[in-house]
Amino acid sequence: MPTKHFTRTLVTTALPYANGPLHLGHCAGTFIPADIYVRYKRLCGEDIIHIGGSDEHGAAITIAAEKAGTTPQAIVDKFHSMQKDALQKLHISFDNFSRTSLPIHHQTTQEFFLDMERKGVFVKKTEQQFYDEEAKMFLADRYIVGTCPVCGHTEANGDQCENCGTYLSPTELIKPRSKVSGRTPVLKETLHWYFPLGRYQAQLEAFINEKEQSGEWRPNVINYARTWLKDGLGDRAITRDVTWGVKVPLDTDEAANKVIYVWYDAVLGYISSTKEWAQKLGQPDKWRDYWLQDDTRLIHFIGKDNVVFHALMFPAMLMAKNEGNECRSSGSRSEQYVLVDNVPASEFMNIEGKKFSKSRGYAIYLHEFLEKFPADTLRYMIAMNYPESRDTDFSWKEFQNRVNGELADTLGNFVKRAVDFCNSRFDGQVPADCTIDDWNALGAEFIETFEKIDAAYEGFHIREAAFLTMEIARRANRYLAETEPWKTYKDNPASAAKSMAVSLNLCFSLGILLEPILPETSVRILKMLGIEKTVCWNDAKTPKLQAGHRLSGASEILFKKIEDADIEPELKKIDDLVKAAEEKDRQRQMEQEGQKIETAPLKPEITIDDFDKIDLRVGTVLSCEKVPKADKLLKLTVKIGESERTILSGIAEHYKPEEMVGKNIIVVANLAPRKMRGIDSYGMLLAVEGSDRKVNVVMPSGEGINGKAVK
Ligand code: B3M
Ligand code: ZN
Repeated sequence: MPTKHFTRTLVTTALPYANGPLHLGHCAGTFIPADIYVRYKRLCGEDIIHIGGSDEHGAAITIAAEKAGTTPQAIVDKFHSMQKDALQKLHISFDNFSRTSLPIHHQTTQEFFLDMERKGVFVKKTEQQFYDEEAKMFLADRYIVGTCPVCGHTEANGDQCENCGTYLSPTELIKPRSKVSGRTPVLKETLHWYFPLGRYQAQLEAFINEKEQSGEWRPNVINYARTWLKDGLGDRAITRDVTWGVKVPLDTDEAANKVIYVWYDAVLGYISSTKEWAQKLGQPDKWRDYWLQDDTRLIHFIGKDNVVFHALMFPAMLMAKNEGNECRSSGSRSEQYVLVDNVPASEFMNIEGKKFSKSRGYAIYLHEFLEKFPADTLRYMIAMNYPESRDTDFSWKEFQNRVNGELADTLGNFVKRAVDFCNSRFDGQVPADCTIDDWNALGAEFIETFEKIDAAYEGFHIREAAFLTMEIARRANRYLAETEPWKTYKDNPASAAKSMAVSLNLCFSLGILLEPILPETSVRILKMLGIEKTVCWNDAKTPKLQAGHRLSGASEILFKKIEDADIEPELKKIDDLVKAAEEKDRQRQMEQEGQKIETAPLKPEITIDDFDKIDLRVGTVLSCEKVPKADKLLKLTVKIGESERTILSGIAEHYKPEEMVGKNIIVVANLAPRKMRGIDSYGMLLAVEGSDRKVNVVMPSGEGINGKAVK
C-alpha cells in the first residue's frame, strides 16, 4: 500500500517505436498490465489517467525507413495508426495516445532544452565522430558496421555486435564502413550537448535509497538502477548530427543540423501527451495538475530494458528542470515536476520457450492475433503469465488449455448455467435474497479473497490478482455444481432459489472483478444480468442483487472453445521459424569453426624405423586429366626419377588438371597399388586441408629434386 496520500494518479506506458507492428512482448510488458491496473483504479473511483503514444524519432525509425525505401514520416504515419488501431482492439483504455512527431511535443522538448541551456545545466564537448564524406553526414552508431574486435563477426554494428553481444563504440570496430555509402568513414570533430547525469549522482542515490526503503519497488528495478549508480554516472550526449528528430532550438552555427537525442525527447513524450489530452478536453491547463502537483502519483509501466531511462535519466532531467523554479516571482505558480513514484518494470515474455527476437523472426503480432482470437483471451493469458519478477513464456497449447478450461468451462459455463436456469425456471428474476452470510458459508477465506485482490493490484501483482479472481469463479462454479438447483428444484424449491440467488450474485461480482482483465466479457456478463447502471469496484464485495431483480432475459456463450485446428497453423509457423533460425545458427557456427584451426589429436608414437618404412619421393606431374564420371578424381602421370606412374588423387574440386602439370609433388611411393574407378593408382600425394576446406597439395621447390627422397 502506498505510504503517502495521493490525490491523483498518472500512469504512463513506454512509447513503442513506430517502426513496426506491435507484438505480444509489448503487450505483456507494458500495455496489458498498465491497462489492468488503470481499469482497477478507475472502478475504485480514483482520479487516474493513462497516457501513452508512439516514439517516432531516432535511428530505429530512420533505419526502418531506409530498409523500406521510404521516408521516416511515412514509416511513423503507417505504424502509429497501425499500433493505435491494434491497441484499441485490445481495449487498452488510453486517455490519450499521442505521437512524438506532433508540434506540441517538439515545443515541449525544446522548452526543456532551452530551460536547461539557459540555466547552464548542459556540458558542451567537442569529439571525434565518424563522418561519411560521400553522404556528407555524421554517422550515428547504428549507421556504422565493421568487424567486431571481440569475435571477428564482420557485420557488427557501431553500438553492439549482434553475434557476441559485446557493447561497442564505433571507433572500436575494425575496418568500419558507412551503412549509407559503404565507404570508410573519416573521423571529424563535432560539438555536442551533454546532460551531466553524474552531477545528479548523489540526488539519484538518495532517491533510489528512499524507494528501496519503501519496499514498494521491485527488487529487479532497484538492482538495475544500483548497477548504474555503482559504475558511476557520467555525462550523456543528448544531441545528434542527424536530421530526423526535434531540432536543437538555437540559432547558432554550432547548433545547425543537430537534433535532440531520442531518449531525451521520448520521456518528455509523457508530458506532451498529457498536454494534448488536456487540450482535447478543452481544459488546456489541466495537464499541470498531473505533472506539477506533488500529490500526483506518477507510475511508469515499462520493460526491463528501459529501466535506466525511467528510474535515473528522466528523474534527473526533471530534477534539472525543477532547479531554480522552486518559487516563481510573486503570484505565479512554482514549477516543480513530480518524480516517478513507481516503475513496475517487467521482465520478458518468450514465445514457445524461445527468446523473442525480431531479427530472428520469432514474433506474434498483435493485429494478427486479434484477427483470430478475442482480445479478452489474450488479456487473460498475459495476466496469468505476467513477467513480473522473471521471464515467462507464451505457448499456444497453454493458451488453448486456459481458454478452454478456465474461461470457457469454468467461467463461461458457470455464468451461462446460472443465467439460463434462472431464465427458464424463475422467470428471469432473482428468486431469493442473498446475504453476506451466504457468501461466508462458501468457505473460511472466501470473503478475504476480495481484500487479497485489492492488495495484489496495489502492489502491481497482476498475475496474483488474475489468479485470485479466477479462484472466485472456480469456487462459484463448484458451488453451483454442488447445490444442483436443477435437482432440488422440484422437492426443495427454497434450496434451489437460494442456490440461484447466491450464484447470480457471484455472477454479478465476477462481472465487476473481471472488468480490469476481461473488459468485454464483463460488459456481457453484466448485460445478461440486466445491470444498466454504472457499477463500482466495491459493489463486487457484497451481494447486491436481491429477490425480484430482473435479468435481461438473454444469455450467451462467453467463450468459444479453441480447437486444435485453430492453433495448428500458429504452431507450424513457429516451428518453421525455429527451424530456419536453427539452420542459420548452424551455418554461422560452421563459418566460425572454419576459422578455428582444427587440431586432431596426435596419433600414437612411432619409431624412426617405423617412419623409415615410408618412402616419400619428389615427383613431377607430366600430365593430368579428369577421371570420367568421378567429380573428385584427377588422374596424374608422375615422373619419379627414371620411372613414370599413374596416381589418382581426390583433388579435382580444388585444382584444374592444367594447374598440376609441371608441378613437383610429394608422393608416398611405396604404397600398395589401389584400384579406383577401374584404374590402378600407384601411390598417394601429400596435401593439407585449409580452414576454408580447400585442399592444398604440398609442392616442394628446388633444382634437381625430382626422384629424391623426402626425409
Ligand atoms: N521507444 C524503446 C522501446 O520501445 C523506447 C521507449 C520509450 S519510453 C519513453 O523499448
Ligand atoms: Zn562480436
